[in-house]
Amino acid sequence: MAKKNQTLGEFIIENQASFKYTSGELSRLINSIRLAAKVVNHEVNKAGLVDIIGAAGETNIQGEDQQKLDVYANDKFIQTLTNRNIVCGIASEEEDDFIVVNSQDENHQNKYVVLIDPLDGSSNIDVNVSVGTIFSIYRRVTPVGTPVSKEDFLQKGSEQVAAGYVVYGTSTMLVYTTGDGVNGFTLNPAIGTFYLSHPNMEFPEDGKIYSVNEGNYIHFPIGVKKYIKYCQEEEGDRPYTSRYIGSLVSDFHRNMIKGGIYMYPKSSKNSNGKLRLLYECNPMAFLAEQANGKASDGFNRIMDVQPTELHQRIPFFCGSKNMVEKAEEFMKENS
Ligand code: P6P
Repeated sequence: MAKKNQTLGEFIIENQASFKYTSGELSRLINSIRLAAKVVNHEVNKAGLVDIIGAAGETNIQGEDQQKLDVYANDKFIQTLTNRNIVCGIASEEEDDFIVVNSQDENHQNKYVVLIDPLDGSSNIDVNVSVGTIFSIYRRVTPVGTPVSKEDFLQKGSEQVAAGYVVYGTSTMLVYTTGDGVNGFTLNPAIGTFYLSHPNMEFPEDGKIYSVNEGNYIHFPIGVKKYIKYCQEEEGDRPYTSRYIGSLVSDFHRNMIKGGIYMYPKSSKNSNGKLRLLYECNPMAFLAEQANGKASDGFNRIMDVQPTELHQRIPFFCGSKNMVEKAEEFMKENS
């Protein structure tokens, strides 16, 4: 049971028994994410002060300019996960292919794989807008004792054992689930401790906020256009308010607290949308469902989609259950 002001360390120990794989490895894994989050937070919070912002001069597999903090966050999470000798493999938005963890796990005895978006929304770094880290954790499906393989990463979202995000905002929070609800921990930077500040987080079933990049409006499917117009109509509890930060973690976090829907639909410019299924949509979908919300591609449950590629994209509708279902109605009527 979550008790306010418990530290993250106390919470992990207290709830370890409720996790069906009580080997303690997952607890050590969450602890390693906690450490990496504190290290990255330290750099994100001083990004304007040191020569660590601005493009790193390279691009990732997505063809996006890698910001130095992207590279830094990626290195820190990979280094921490590897050094703690807990995972057998890691996949990252910033890595073309998955990483087989050999250095510490030379006999491939570790059972978990982690998929991360080390710094989501990184285009906001230089303008001092909040960014986040997203992580997704699975148990490997190939035999222990053999090197991890791609199928260990291409699992349906419904197979996740844990997922969460770090939001580096006005305060830094770690929000995660192991399948028993969603809990939010706020970092006290003075002492480097995360405290349970948001126990049992849940999406309100309804909300008044819709988050979408309306600059793409003319490229959206008809169903999305009609849903946006529905949100803007003067009727009942509408018009809604439009809020779009350009940082999935921040928009999701606000909508979970206040109620709302986040959409990144497909468009004539992006035939599968922009967000990646494995390390953005699946972890956020796991959190959404654990928080009484919903996540779909406009038609089907995100966590039922069978992945085929590490970096595949998928349209994403996520948030308050009734709002997602209303958007799905428009999608279905106009498909
Ligand atoms: P656009 C950040 O790059 C991201 O993946 C999400 O965090 C964010 O919601 C979205 O893309 C912003 O994309 O095309 O609206 O700028």
